[in-house]
Amino acid sequence: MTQETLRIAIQKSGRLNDRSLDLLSKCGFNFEVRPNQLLCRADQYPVEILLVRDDDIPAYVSDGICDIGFVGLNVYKEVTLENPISSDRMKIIKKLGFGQCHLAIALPKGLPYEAPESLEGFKIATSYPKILGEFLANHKINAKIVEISGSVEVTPQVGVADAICDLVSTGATLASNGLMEVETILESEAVLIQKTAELGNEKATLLGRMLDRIDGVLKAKRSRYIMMNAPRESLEDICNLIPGMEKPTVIPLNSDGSKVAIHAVAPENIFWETMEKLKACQASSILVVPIEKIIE
Ligand code: PRT
Ligand code: ZN
Repeated sequence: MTQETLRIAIQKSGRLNDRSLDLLSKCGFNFEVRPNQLLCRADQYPVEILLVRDDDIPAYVSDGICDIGFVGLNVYKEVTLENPISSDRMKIIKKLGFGQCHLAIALPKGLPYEAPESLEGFKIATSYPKILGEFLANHKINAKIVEISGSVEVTPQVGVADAICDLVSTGATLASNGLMEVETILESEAVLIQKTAELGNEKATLLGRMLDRIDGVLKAKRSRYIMMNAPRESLEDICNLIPGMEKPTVIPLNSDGSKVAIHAVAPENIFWETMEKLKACQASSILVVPIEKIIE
């Protein structure tokens, strides 16, 4: 019997390509992609990636060509609003913790804005006409949507539109084009989508393993391993300083056990302020290190 191969759609090139491959690699799925290669099989697993434009990923998954896909929530939402039938054929199964951005409406600096009603009668340029259309309809605003596929931020300067609706991450593009953000209409990040059609046992088992590994990588990314020496009498104060710190390992450092080494996983990054407070509790030799993988 031939082995079933789990096929994943990921962006061929662009902002999500490296991060998608990196996450798969951290999960143990490594791909040696040659230039211009569109389909590539993993080293050790029956898993392959199809490298395509991000806008096409939802269709590859909803049509069943790929089993799962890594795509921005913004793209997924736009496609499913445009083609509601496709939303029955695929679903979001996990947020992937990268590609964070938000879809925002921005106006030329100096234009008055108080509320969405200020947009009445405006021409707004965007690559996301369905998401913007839904926002305008929810607020009962009559505005003209000008659909543009790229460089949306220059449209007010050249007279194509009065305002724009585009993705923002640092805000530098808006600032350098004399625009100010006035409304966020969608918070986005990369998500893992899956076709709703049956996967079959082998693929389902493989996907289950992949999802557990992704959880392990995402949890590890947030967590830190912390080590320090301290008087045993400070142990309770130290544990209170790091909320959620899981059962620390406490190792006596001297014969009467009054001084101990404390090792623990902290669920979040440890900031300098916390390190300083630990020091004030007489902790010393405090080490905070990143964690690569966690399995529970
Ligand atoms: O060729 P293909 O169609 O596959 O790629 P693309 O050019 O359509 O997409 P790409 O690679 O630019 O983005 C892929 C995905 O990355 C998007 O769908 C989002 O989910 C996510 N993402 C995260 C972003 C940004 N951040 C982002 N800042 N996508 C685009 N931008 C653009 C934005 O459109 C604007 O032009 O970056 C500019 C703003 O950035 P800041 O940092 O100046 O605010
Ligand atoms: Zn695209």
